[in-house]
Amino acid sequence: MQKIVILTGAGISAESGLGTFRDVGGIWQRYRIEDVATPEAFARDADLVHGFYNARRVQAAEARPNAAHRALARLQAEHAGEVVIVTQNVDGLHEAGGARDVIHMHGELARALCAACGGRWEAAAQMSVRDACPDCGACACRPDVVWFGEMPYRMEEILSHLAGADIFAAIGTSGQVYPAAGFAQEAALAGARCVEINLEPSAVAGDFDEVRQGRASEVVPLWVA
Ligand code: BJW
Repeated sequence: MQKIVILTGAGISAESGLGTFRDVGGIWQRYRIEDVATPEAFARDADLVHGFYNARRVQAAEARPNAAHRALARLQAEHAGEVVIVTQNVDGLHEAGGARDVIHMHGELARALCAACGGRWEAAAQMSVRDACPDCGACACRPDVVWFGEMPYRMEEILSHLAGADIFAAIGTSGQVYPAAGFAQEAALAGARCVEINLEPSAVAGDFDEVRQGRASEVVPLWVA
């Protein structure tokens, strides 16, 4: 039994019509990280941050999974218990493509988090600072996503999967955001063969045994075949 750990980033959803962060015309060219993706930004101007995520929630709801999402779901179904999908994406397209038990290390647009009590629930399509938490009643609701300076979700579990990996693949991620950018090194230490699939070599391409360049929708189905 071979254990395959797959990390995905914004590039896998690009062909579903969702913008990446750091490509030309990407999200971080239109918004400043300090304005919308830090806890300090939310404390300063929650309306602005909710507006940013409300718009992205609408886009994500309209997007459809592409051939790369579907190929990974197929791989997972064909190798029951051997394939772990960890995504940095908050769009829900892996599940829409049929994947199961996806680890959402940067949270999910479809979920809300109460900054007062830590309660989590399904987000309304349009969130607002005036929304009350169903658990404690406080109006401290935020998107359940991981901002800069916050601890990504389920790190212990991810590190344990990486420690047992035979194959590690990173798909559509620029390798510029830690801790995810360090996963190839973790997996390599455990003896895994590391494969990168990306439009261009990422910032950490040197950590991989093999780099396959191209569109995720074309390269991923070939890689899993
Ligand atoms: C295609 C394609 C196609 C396009 N086919 N490919 C130094 C100073 C200060 C801070 C730090 C520091 N070093 C490290 C840090 C910490 C910081 C960090 O990494 N900063 C860097 C910028 C330097 N990290 C954090 O703060 C994280 N927390 C943390 O570290 O906690 C402490 C800790 C300690 C010990 C252990 C563990 C933790 C939290 C990071 C949170 C990131 N949050 C965001 C927003 C999430 C919500 C939202 O979506 O709005 O996550 S930022 C954004 O970047 C988002 C993404 O998930 C993340 C990664 O981006 P991704 O997916 O790689 O997208 P792109 O756009 O960068 O790349 C897309 C790639 O696809 C490109 O390469 C294209 O070529 C390719 N592509 N089309 C194939 N069709």
